[in-house]
Amino acid sequence: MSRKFAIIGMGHVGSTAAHYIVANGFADDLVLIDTNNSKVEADALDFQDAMPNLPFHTNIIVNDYSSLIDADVIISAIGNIKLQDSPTNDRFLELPFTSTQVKDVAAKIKASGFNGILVVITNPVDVITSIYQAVTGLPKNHVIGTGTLLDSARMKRAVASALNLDSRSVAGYNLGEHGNSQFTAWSTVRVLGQPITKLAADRGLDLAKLDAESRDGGFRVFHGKKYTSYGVATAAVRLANTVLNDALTELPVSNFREEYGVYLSYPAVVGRDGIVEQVQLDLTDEELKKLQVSADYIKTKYAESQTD
Ligand code: PYR
Repeated sequence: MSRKFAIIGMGHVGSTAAHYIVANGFADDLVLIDTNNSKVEADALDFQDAMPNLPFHTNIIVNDYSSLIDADVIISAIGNIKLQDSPTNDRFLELPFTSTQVKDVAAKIKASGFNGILVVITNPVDVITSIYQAVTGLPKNHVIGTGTLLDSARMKRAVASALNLDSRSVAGYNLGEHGNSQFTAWSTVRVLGQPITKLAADRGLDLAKLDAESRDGGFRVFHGKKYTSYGVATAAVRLANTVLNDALTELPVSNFREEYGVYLSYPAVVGRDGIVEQVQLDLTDEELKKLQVSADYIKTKYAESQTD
């Protein structure tokens, strides 16, 4: 069976994801869609120039919404880098632009007859994921935001660096909005076989500082190079492959939680059918309060996006 991915939005993030997919032979067919036709035609040609030196072949299809009908996974990487580089460090600055674009794209995805899994990177990701689900009419568990899969990686990087370890030796989650109301749920974080809370006391780690480092990590990258790309593209492709391979991996992604009435990041088991099981964490009272604050914030912003 042929494996088919699509990327909508071929800026820095979409292009990075596309290269990761092509260079690793993750798909047989890759549909690239962008409003800048000459740019995406050039990307396709550039990929064809890479093909003779790669051990895999990928068919590249350009700007054809009708070919989404049998795609396994679409990755939405639409964004506006001019809006990202703001001193106010707020992903919601992108909402007026991205919500308008996404409503149009979502209607085209629906018209294509697509019935696979939609992975959303586009910011502000929790609200945009809701908009995609509402406009496409896809089942809620088939529309997934990359959410705090990226922030959890940034938390792992910050904790690992403080302990002089590989970041893959750190387990645990950032929860809530992929934005300023997110937080590290320290009760979920374990390193060296121990809860981080115990290790932090033993080794004098400042958890509040590490929490801020993971939350603000994206802005450090934004201000250095005017966009982020590798971290988020890697998270999105990991999520797409988890779906394609029916891997049933527990990931902190933006998924619709009935008890909060919004898309927000909370670990879920991901497989071929999208979100196949929602995890129930034993959070502390303080963490539960923070999650409620984050959910309320996303809900308010989603409601605002519907009146614009
Ligand atoms: C980030 O890198 O944090 C994004 O939101 C893309």
